[in-house]
Amino acid sequence: MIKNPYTVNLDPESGKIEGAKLTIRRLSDMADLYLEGKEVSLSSGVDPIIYEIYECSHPSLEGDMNFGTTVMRPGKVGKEFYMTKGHFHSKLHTGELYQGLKGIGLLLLQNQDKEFKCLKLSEGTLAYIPPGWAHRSVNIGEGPFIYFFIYPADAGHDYESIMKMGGFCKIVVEDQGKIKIQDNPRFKA
Ligand code: M6P
Ligand code: ZN
Repeated sequence: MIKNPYTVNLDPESGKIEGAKLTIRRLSDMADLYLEGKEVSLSSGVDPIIYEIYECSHPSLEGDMNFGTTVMRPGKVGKEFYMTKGHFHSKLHTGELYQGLKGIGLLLLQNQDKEFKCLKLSEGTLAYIPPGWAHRSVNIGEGPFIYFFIYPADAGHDYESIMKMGGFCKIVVEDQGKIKIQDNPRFKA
């Protein structure tokens, strides 16, 4: 139970936070989120790291905050750019703040009325995720996409609701050398 104020060091170049809990997400952890994920993960024979999460999480008590960084590699699965799983907060009416640290990404947002927004996130951008909006980040750059996040410690992560909808209503792909935001053919409106 953390009760005392503390500091940790964040390396802005690598996004690493010393002493933080590290979660590594590989393609095998989320292949079915990508349209061609299963084929790619079975045929390529490698299981690439998609992103790492360095998180300082605290007991899920009201008023406590979790914070950290996501460090996402550049790359695509088929034509889709690397992305996070995407989630609502289990405690729906909790928000989140992102700060771009390095690289360039898109923040996909979708609420329960199926409204969709897409925000660009890069170094120095602050993105506010209001309560009730599911969020997924996508690396559309040539290098790592790194951002800081902070959210209420009791928010929780609801991945299931996203899976049940077949993902977000849009996917981010490279098509003929251009970054395109297209309708997700698997989305269940
Ligand atoms: C952000 C935060 C974290 C989240 C991470 C990865 O950094 O929202 O809470 O875990 O993105 O996103 P996901 O959990 O959807 O894979
Ligand atoms: Zn969140």
